[in-house]
Amino acid sequence: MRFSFHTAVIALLVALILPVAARAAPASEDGYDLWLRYRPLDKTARASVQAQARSIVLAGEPSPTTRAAVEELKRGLAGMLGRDPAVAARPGDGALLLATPARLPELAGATNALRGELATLGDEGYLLRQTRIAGHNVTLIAANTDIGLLYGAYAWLRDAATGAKPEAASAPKLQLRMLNHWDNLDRVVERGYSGQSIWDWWALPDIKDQRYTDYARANASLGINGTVLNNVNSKPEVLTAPFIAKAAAVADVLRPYGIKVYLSARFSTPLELHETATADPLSPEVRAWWQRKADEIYKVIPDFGGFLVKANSEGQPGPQDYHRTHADGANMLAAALAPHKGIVMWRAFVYAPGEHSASDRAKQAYDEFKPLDGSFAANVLVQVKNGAIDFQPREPFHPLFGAMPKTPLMMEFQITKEYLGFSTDMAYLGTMFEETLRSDTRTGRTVAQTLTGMAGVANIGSDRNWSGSHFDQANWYAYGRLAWNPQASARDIATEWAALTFSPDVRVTAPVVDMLMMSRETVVNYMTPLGLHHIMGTGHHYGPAPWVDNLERPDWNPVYYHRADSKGIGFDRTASGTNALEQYAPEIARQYADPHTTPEQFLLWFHHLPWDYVMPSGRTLWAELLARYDKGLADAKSLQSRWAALKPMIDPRRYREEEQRLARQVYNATLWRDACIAYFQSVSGLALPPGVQAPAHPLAYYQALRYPYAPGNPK
Ligand code: BDP
Repeated sequence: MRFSFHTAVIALLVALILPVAARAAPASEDGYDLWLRYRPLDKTARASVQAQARSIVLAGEPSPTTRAAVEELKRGLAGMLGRDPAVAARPGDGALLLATPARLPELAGATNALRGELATLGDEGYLLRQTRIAGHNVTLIAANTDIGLLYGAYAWLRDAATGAKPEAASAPKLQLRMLNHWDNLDRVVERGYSGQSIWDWWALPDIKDQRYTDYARANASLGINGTVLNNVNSKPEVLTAPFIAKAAAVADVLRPYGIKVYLSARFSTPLELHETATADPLSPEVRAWWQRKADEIYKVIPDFGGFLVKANSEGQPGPQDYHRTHADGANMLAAALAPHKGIVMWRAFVYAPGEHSASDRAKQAYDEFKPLDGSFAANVLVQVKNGAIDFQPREPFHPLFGAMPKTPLMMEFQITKEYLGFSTDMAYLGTMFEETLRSDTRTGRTVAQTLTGMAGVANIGSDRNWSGSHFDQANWYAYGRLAWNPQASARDIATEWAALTFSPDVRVTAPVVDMLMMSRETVVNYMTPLGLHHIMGTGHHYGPAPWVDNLERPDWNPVYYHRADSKGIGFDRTASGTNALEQYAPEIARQYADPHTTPEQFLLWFHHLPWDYVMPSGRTLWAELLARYDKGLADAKSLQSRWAALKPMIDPRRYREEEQRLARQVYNATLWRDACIAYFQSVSGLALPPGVQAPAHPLAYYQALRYPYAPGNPK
């Protein structure tokens, strides 16, 4: 071929365009690696990381936990630097040194400052420092225990991957940082939207999936230190010998990563297994059974964490079946576990037919638990959902926070998005968790300050990307980071996650963080604006169904929650209504008694107001409601276009997977907006103000929609 000017131009263009194209199209990823991707660093970051980790040095003898730490550092460095790192026996200049005072006497004799700091970090904290030890300049990962070293190793890797300086001293603010799996023994996950349960009970204990180890790595990287393997709607079989052996096999995999195994216990287990004649917690026979059962479990799982219990709620058995209290039930189990140092997490999510269901379901937990403050055994924690109803897109904080000063409390968040569009709609929950944790209980503490532990209902399944959607990985991540430090900022966490998950390039992180930060409010607006709640479809909780009014129990019906009629809308929880407000501290009760001083976001949670009530915007309540639905839809479309703009910067597979979900979210937002407007208009009888688009279909169309086989629905 003759070399012409033409070919030269083409060759030049190819030479110029190819590198751009190569940079513009990162290799496809399936999301399995989560935030532990360890992709090659750019030149500057690479030089800095190389200088910090010429070799990896573990002081002293390896343990299963330090082995995991060293393995993770090796894996991370190999990925980020593109070559296998050296592992050395002694520190030299530029070593990445892992040491506890027990492992390295020099550390005990180190500067006062270092020693002093270590002393404040407890059993799980760590510190990262560039310092001089034993005559060498090293990057030090120091802790008081091996598990602290593992957490420190993950923190160092996080800094390396995001370009942060390795300077930190960190200890968890909460003792218990738990995941709750609502996983059934047949691998169906209640409210799960990311495939089957990762726990393959049938194959266990002989076959231990690699996923269990990767699950442990991901959780340890966040500092999660406990996991409840099975659904709160539990089965007696889980406490039989074969299943205890299966749980023990999982515990063996998780142990080096500092994660204890817990089980959900069904209160009537001994009775249902036909081993006792009753499940009455005060019966000696029953107490002896649970004691024997605890002994049996600890024989095979010596560090078993304890039980999580859902009792006398939604048809589950409990102590009230025998006219005993929640404290009687919890304390009986606590007595069986105490000799082994196990704990009971007793859920305050109680809602049963009867007086409360008829008047105000929101009041039941407080009414039943507040009088029991001070009567629980020392190893019982009461686990309280973030709000008094049920994991809604927005709820005011639960009035039990701040109201039980003598009882250790755990926060229960739902990471899986049962009421926020499953794993198809994008909703970053970091902002929601932060909003609740930072709420001031006006008892001298924020919600975060009332907590001893935190539990998150997991969104993890056997989908290749673990969470169904890549964006939902951010919710697992944010939950874990907030469980470690409930005062952390949702925005900082989002930034860190975006950098680790996609790229530390600010052209990626900035727009991704903007999307994350606006996403939950978007969902609130197109589903339940201004304090509306629980107007989702029966059972599946996915689509809109504000019209449902025919279910057997009053508090199963959306009309119970919004109370819309020709005059107005909203649930009156002030003194003129159910007075649920009096469950809050007097300052809050006073402030929220008046709609004008109630935060707009909770307006219809606490007040029933006329449609022409004038909002701070100057619009009527009716017009404001419509405006919120419109904003929700507009913002869903904005999420879609923001993602489209990121296309050149995101790998094709993950780009496409989220692109499809964001398109579905626009469809879902349109459906919610149109169905709710059609319905509320049918009850208010009001015209749509100019500029507000009429719903695409008549109300009957939306009422006829069905969602057969919706995932995660137990019925
Ligand atoms: C509800 C869920 C239901 C759970 C229940 C609970 O719809 O599947 O069993 O919470 O927390 O929101 O016990």
